[in-house]
Amino acid sequence: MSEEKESCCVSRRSLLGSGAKIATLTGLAGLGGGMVAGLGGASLIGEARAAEGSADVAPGKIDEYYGFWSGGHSGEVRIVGLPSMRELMRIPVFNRCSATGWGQTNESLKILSEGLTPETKASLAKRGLVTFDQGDTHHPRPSYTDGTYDGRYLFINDKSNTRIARIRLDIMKTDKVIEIPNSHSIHGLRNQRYPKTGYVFCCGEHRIPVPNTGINLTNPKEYVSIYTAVDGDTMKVAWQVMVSGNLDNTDADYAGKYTAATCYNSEEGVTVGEMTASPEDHAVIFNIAAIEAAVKAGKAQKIAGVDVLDGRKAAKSDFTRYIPIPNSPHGCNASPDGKYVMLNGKLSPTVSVVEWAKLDELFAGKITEKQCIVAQPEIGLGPLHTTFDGRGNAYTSVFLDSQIVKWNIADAIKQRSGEKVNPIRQKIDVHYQVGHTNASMAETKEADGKWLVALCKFSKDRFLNVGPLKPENDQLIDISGDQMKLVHDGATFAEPHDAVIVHRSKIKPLDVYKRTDPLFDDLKAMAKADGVDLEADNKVIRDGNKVRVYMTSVAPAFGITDFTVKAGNEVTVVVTNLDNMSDLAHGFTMVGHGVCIEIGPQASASVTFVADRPGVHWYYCQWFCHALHMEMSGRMLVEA
Ligand code: K7E
Ligand code: CUA
Repeated sequence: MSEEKESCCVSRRSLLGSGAKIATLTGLAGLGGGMVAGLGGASLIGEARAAEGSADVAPGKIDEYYGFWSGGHSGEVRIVGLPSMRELMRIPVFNRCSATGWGQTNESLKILSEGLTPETKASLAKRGLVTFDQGDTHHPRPSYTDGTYDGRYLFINDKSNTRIARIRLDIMKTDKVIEIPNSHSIHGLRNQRYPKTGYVFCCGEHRIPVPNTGINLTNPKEYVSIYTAVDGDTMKVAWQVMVSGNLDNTDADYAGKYTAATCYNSEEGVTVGEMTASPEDHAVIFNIAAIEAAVKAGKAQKIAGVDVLDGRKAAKSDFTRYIPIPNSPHGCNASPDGKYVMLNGKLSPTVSVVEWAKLDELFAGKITEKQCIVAQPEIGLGPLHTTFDGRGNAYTSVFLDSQIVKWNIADAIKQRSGEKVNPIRQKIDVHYQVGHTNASMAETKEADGKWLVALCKFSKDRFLNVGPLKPENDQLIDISGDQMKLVHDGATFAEPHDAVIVHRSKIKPLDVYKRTDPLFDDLKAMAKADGVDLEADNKVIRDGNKVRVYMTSVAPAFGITDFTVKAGNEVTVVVTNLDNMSDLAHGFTMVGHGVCIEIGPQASASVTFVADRPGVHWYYCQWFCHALHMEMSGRMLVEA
């Protein structure tokens, strides 16, 4: 069967030859959808890719873009090279990572626990835990300066435990995690673009009583959802605003004045029927300067130590406005020309285009909310998210139709004002049920319109059958020409809601750690108190029931090849990797103790465990580092 398919491909290749014909066929195959056409399409797409070579990155060649992929409910972030769509790295964030010891090293546990609320810490402590070991990530977003990426940070939400995390892009590691108080399930996340990030805006999706301490349990009318601005530099909550409806997605303008957030469930119900009863929901507009002024003027209440303003509909605040949008809007996407924000209909086939410049007049009371909507093109069934090419076109993912729809913004505005123009440029089938879509640099003023990814929720027949749980299908589309071309299928694991594509010139990661990195400050202080020089000494410090083992590592040996403890001792092993060379990571694994950590070149890392099993326990380096890597080991001797 598979041989037959192979030869079929070969004959097609020799038959067609020219790239143009193949591209046409690829488009046709895409139109079919469904199982049979889906299979046919897959092999043709492979041909197109080989023929055009545009998405191919040859061995040894380097991709032009970093893709930062949400890892969905795996709780991590993945780095994907574009256009090759090769997965380059995983960054553990909210998850426990077996390979790197994230969630096990003392350093990561501190990051994962220190930003939790006192209530959460107490609740976890009752279960013998210091943090959660899972998360549900949706929206990875890099930090900005003046409307484009500045390469400092990447922020991401955890919907499941109401947290956000910050990743340092110089080392591609998580450096801060905080829980957002008063809020419930952070979904939408976007960064301030101008003058810089600045604020990280977070949508608390589900409505709860505030404070959520057992009051108003059965009175949903008293529940609220909360919009939070976090200071991205300090990772402290700056302010919060209570809003009406369930906050979904958000985005910021390019002027530092406004943000918008889509809301479903303006009905404020608690069942699907109640939540979708009304044909109209809304987008909330937040006036940043007015919010800051209200906080300054003392108009906020302090709840859990945070300034919380009432921006609900009934409060008629001077810092929020409610723009009516049809039927449960979902995606919220600012265009790279700095002029518009697209509010995607979900249950309505339309995208509502709001012009940022109109909001000054709206807040001044000169125009109505509806007058801020300058276009409302019909896109297809289930528009979820919109991205841009920087040439005046928008690309909207349409979930029910399984398509990406390219449309022209200027024409959509003309159509709204009565001109007979069709803003739709092209519809391309994707496989299948697409959620987010994003194009290269599309969320910056430097949108370059080269590549677009369509993150499809279902892959069905597109890949080898791997059992009842199928991968998602992240498809790559070439948008550089007049017509979109599907060029690659990429299987991914549960479940990248969203991804951003960043030109490689924006990010400058290090090859080796700097010993001056504040990451190592705690270990340096601990070592100093023990009279140990982290970078030179190999010493065992005994402190009552506690034993601290400081060792260096230089391929292929640990600085300590055996140490002795008493059964029941609490052992802290600190390893400092003295190798000063790109790609020379070591590891420390203690057999039979569930311990396995990464120590990057020039890094220090530590892990604490109880040695309660008398006997000989080998530790070894699990990161292949040298021809004598297997020999890089030592013994922990545990006395009865
Ligand atoms: Cu549309 Cu969480 Cu951005 Cu999923 S979200 S698709
Ligand atoms: Cu060090 Cu392997």
